[in-house]
Amino acid sequence: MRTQVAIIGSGPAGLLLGQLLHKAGVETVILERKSKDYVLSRIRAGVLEQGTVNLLAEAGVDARLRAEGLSHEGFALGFANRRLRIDLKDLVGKVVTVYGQTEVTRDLMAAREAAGLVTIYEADDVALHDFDGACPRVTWTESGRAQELACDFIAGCDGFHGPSRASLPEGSLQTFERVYPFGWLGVLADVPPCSHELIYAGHDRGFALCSMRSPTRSRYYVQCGADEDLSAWSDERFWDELRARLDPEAAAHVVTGPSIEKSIAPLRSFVAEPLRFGRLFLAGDAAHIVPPTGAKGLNLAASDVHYLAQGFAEHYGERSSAGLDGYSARALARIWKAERFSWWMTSLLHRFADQNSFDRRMQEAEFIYLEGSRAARTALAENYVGLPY
Ligand code: RFL
Ligand code: PHB
Repeated sequence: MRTQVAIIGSGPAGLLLGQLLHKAGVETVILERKSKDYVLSRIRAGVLEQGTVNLLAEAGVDARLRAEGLSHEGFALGFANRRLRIDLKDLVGKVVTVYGQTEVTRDLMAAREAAGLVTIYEADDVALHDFDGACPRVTWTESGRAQELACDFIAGCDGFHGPSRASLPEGSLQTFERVYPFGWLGVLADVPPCSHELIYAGHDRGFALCSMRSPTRSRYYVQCGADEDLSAWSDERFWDELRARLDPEAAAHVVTGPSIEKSIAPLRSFVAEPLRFGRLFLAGDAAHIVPPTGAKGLNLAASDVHYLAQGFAEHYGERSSAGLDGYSARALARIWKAERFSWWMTSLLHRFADQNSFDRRMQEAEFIYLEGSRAARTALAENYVGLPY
C-alpha cells in the first residue's frame, strides 16, 4: 500500500489533519491502535477556541457544532467563596464554544468515512521506518498479519504515549517537563449544569471545575491525589467534595445524579523540540502536553495541524518546502505561550502539598489583582479565547 502522508493516530489531531489534507487534494491513510468505539468513548476536552471552530469549518465538519455548540461569552474564577466573572466578550470581543472533543472526533470520523478515506483501526505494533531518508514506511499487524505502507511523509499524531516520538533517535529531541503532584477526577452526569458558564474554583480543599456538554449534561472535576484509587470515589463522595469546594450559590445549584463516566487524569506540562525529524512531523499531544486547566490541549493540537496542513499543501501544490521547513518553529512559538498560560492557571488555582502560607497568600493576591485590574483580566481573557495564528 502507498499514500502521500501516513498519519499515526485518529485523535482530533490526526483526523483534522486528514480532513484538511483531503480538502487540499493530498492523500492520507490513518493508522489507529484502538477501535473506533474505544476512541469515541474517551471523554476529554470541552472548550473550543474560535480558531479551532474556524478550522473545523474549513475542514467542512462544523454543521453539528454550529447547531449544538454552546457559545460562552464568559466564565468564572472562584476563590475563598468569592466568584469573579471573566467577561470574554467585553474584554477581548471574542467567545469560546463548549462542544465535547468526543463530538468533534465523531464529526471528523463521519466526514472521513463519507469521503471514502482510509482509516485502519486496531492496527497493532505500529512502527515507523526510514523517515530520515527519502522513502519512509510504516508497518503494523492487522489480525496477526504483517502490513506495510510506503509514504512521502509521516505525521505523528499518536498522543503522548504513541510510537512516533519514541522512534526518534536518542539525542535528537530536547524535552521539557513538569509533572504535577495531583490529578483531576472527572465525572460526567446527565444533570443540568449548576451554572450556565464554567466555574474554575481554587479552594482550600483543592481545585474544582464546573463544566458541561449540553443544558442537560454536566462535566465536573475535582483535584485529587495523582495515585488515588477510583473505587474510593463513590458518586456520593464526589458530589459532597465538589459542593464543599464551590461558593455557596454554585453549591446550592449542583444537581446530583448517577455518574455515566468517572476517570482520573494526571496533570503534566511537556514540550518536545523540534517537531520535525527528516520526513516525520509531530503534532498535538505527541509533541506537547498541557495541564487541562486552561482548556488548551485540543486547541493546540488544532493550531499545530493548521500549520502542518499548510506546509503539506504548499509542498504538493506549490512545490515549496518553506511551510514544512518552518513548521516546527511556527508551531512551537504558539505552543510555549499556551504552556505558560496553562501552567499559570494551574499554579493559581490548585493546592500544592508543599505550599506554605506565603504561597497561598500569593495565590490570593493574584486573584485580588485580577478582581481589581481590567488589564489583568484582559490578559487572562486573550489567552483563554486563544492567541491568534
Ligand atoms: P489523542 O487524542 O491522544 O489521540 C492520539 C491517538 O493516537 C492513538 N495511538 C496510536 N495509534 C496507532 N498506534 C499506536 N501505537 C498508538 N498509540 C496511540 C490513540 O489511540 C489516539 O486515538 O491526541 P491528539 O489527537 O493530539 O489530541 C489531543 C487532545 O486529545 C488533548 O490535548 C485534549 O484532550 C486535552 N484536554 C483538553 N483540551 C482542550 O483543548 N480543552 C479542554 O477543555 C481539555 N480538557 C483535556 C481536557 C484532556 C483531559 N485528559 C483526560 C488528559 C480534560 C481532560 C480530563
Ligand atoms: C471540560 O469540559 O471537560 C473541560 C472544560 C474546561 C477545561 C478542562 C476541561 O479547562
